[in-house]
Parts: sequence; C-alpha cells; structure tokens
Amino acid sequence: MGLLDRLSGLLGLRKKEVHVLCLGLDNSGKTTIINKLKPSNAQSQDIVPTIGFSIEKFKSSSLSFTVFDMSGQGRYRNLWEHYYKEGQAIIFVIDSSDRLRMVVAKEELDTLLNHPVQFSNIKHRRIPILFFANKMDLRDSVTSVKVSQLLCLENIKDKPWHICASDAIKGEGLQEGVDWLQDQIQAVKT
Ligand SMILES: Nc1nc2c(ncn2[C@@H]2O[C@H](COP(=O)(O)OP(=O)(O)OP(=O)(O)O)[C@@H](O)[C@H]2O)c(=O)[nH]1
Ligand SMILES: [Mg+2]
Repeated sequence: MGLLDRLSGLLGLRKKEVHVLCLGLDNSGKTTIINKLKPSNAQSQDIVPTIGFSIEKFKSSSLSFTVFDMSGQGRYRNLWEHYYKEGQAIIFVIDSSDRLRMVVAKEELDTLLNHPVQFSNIKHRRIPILFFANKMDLRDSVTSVKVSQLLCLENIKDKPWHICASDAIKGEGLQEGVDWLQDQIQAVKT
C-alpha cells in the first residue's frame, strides 16, 4: 500500500470496499451494466459473453465496489453458489424482453434465496438485492412492475430489495440503482 493510500485511509478519505455478486441469466445484460458503471476511460467497447466469471471494480460517491460478474449460462450457473458467502449485496439482472425465460430467472432467484444456510447464509442474511429490469428499450419488454410480479418479488420479506428499469446500452436507470444500493449498505455499515 502506498503512502498516499495509507494516509487517505487514516484520514477516512478512502472509500469503503464492498463485495457484490452480479447474477442473472445469460444475455440479460450483467456485463454491459457493470461496464457502464465504470469511468468512461475504463469501459470496454466490446462486451462478450462471460466465461465462468470476472472480477470488476467501480466506484460510487462513497463506496468502492468489487463485483463478481458471473456468467449466466446454464453450464456455469452452478458456480454462483461458491461465491454467495463473498457477497455483501446482490445485483440481479433480468432481460425484460425475454418473457419465455422469465420463469427460469424466477427459479434461479428462488434457488438463491433458499440456499442452504450452512454454506452461505444467504437465506438468513439481510443482504440488499438490487434488481435491474433491463433492456427496457426493446419493444417486447414488459414494465418493471410486471417483472416484479412475474418474479413474485413481493414475497421477499426478509431482505431489502429494489427494482429499477434500465437500459444498459444508454446507461439509463443504473445510477438510481447504485444510489439505492449505496444507501442500503451504508445503513448497515454505519
Ligand atoms: N437493447 C439492449 N441490449 C442490451 C442491453 N443490455 C445489454 N444488451 C445486450 O445484450 C447482450 C448480452 O449482454 P451481456 O452484458 O453480455 O449479458 P450477460 O448477462 O453478461 O451475459 P452472460 O455473460 O452470458 O451471462 C449484448 O449484446 C448487449 O449489448 C439493453 O439494456 N438493451
Ligand atoms: Mg457477462
């Protein structure tokens, strides 16, 4: 750690670090969202399907996020649970235009929420979950209220959650989501 880093830590200027898991089916837009949250000079121009997972970083006004951007492809989804215990928050992304696979997204969400306590304690931890109802720009997309109904989000009583409509290509809706997440994390940490 450099002198400046140590000094800013001592003065309380360094941003608090949080670990976030970014989950959701393949092609929902996870990597596009995380990429858009980085400073423009750090953004990649070419987003490809994630293999396994990748670790990304971005900052909000007071937090420094380390994101485990997991692949949503079926063959990699069993990797998710190995990272549950790392997560202090979850970003769950849904392709709002993919009505056919909404039921699969719900199944994956239910599996996550009911994950056995002894491994990750997801079930009993009040970790915040931010949902992005993504791809709102597409004509076939349903509203975030509809996504919320299809995933039965109102049944989540033991964790703070929030859903934002987003268009990750334009970056719309992302900041609102990150602001909410930051407020939730700070409410717990301070
Ligand atoms: N129209 C539209 N396309 C989007 C949006 N977000 C992402 N995409 C596109 O959707 C495709 C998949 O995006 P990714 O970010 O790779 O999706 P992913 O969820 O990371 O997929 P995996 O890594 O395979 O799990 C890409 O072609 C993106 O350009 C959006 O809001 N609107
Ligand atoms: Mg990806």
